[in-house]
Amino acid sequence: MSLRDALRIPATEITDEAVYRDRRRLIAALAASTALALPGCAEADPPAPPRAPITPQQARSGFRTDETLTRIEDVTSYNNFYEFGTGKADPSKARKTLRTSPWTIAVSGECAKPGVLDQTDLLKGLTPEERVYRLRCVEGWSMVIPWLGVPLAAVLKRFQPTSKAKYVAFTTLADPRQMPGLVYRSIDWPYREGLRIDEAMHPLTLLATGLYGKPLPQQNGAPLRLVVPWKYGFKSIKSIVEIRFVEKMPPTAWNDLQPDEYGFFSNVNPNVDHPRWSQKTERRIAGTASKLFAERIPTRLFNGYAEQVAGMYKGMDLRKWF
Ligand SMILES: Nc1nc2c(c(=O)[nH]1)N[C@H]1C(S)=C(S)[C@@H](COP(=O)(O)O)O[C@H]1N2
Ligand SMILES: [Mo]
Repeated sequence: MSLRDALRIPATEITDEAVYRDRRRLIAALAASTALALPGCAEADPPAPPRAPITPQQARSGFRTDETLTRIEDVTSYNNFYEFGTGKADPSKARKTLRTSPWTIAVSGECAKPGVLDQTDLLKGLTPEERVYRLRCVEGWSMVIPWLGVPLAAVLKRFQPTSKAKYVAFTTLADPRQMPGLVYRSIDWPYREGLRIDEAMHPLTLLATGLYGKPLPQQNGAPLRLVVPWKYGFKSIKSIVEIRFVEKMPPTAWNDLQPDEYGFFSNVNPNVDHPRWSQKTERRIAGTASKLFAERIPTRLFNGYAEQVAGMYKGMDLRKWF
């Protein structure tokens, strides 16, 4: 498109909601539509850092995808973290009150070596690796995020779970002085999640410590959060303070709230609709500066990780165990 054409675009067309909300987007959109670089303009997107090509092994394991990354601006400003409020912009606006260091995690239950550890001791000797995962929220949007983290299995094994450890339960911090959203009873705090032990030990399950090569921002669940890429986003619990090995399926926050809408497993499944909306498609937060949402794309069984995880659910009726 020529500059002259670009200037003829009516304002109503370029100031759609996403652009209107974010001045950076408007400027970047104009730059893109006029194919003009904005030299020295601090508002333009910085060039993407070069990324190592994906090895066949990484692709086979599901550890990385070459899909377009969601921009860091969107990953860190469009969030669900109800402890900071229910609006998507609330967590990034209110994040500063969350103190992420020092941070201790209490590990207990069916294991030989329970303990209360500082985050640095919990991760000692483990080097965070990059994983580029799709994240599919149950609400029908998705992102592609380059996480940093360690396999959850590597951390859990240190506590030597016993044969009675059939499930792992996780709890988020619930401190009203640090989390302004706790005054609203949107959820029966603290936020709790759980995994079956084989899911917790699966190589795709990540204990994330960062994203885009940097420490995790508070709004994304600093200092430590789960990332379980084949399950709806709410299973990926943020700002974890407690891990328990348990024998029975543990209660979880969203399941407690609406058991017919949010199952314990919550594997991404386009064939099982949410009672109030279809799960067949999703809107990818796509990595373009001009528009927050791209066109709808089909949602994939297990969020595209069926090859890696379907075996864990063999013989299970995924409609019953949604
Ligand atoms: N403690 C806690 N963890 C949480 C949530 C939350 O509200 N509180 N929201 C969940 C939901 S619904 C999603 S989609 C993801 C969003 O993660 P992101 O903001 O890093 O993209 O976090 C999940 N983990
Ligand atoms: Mo979500």
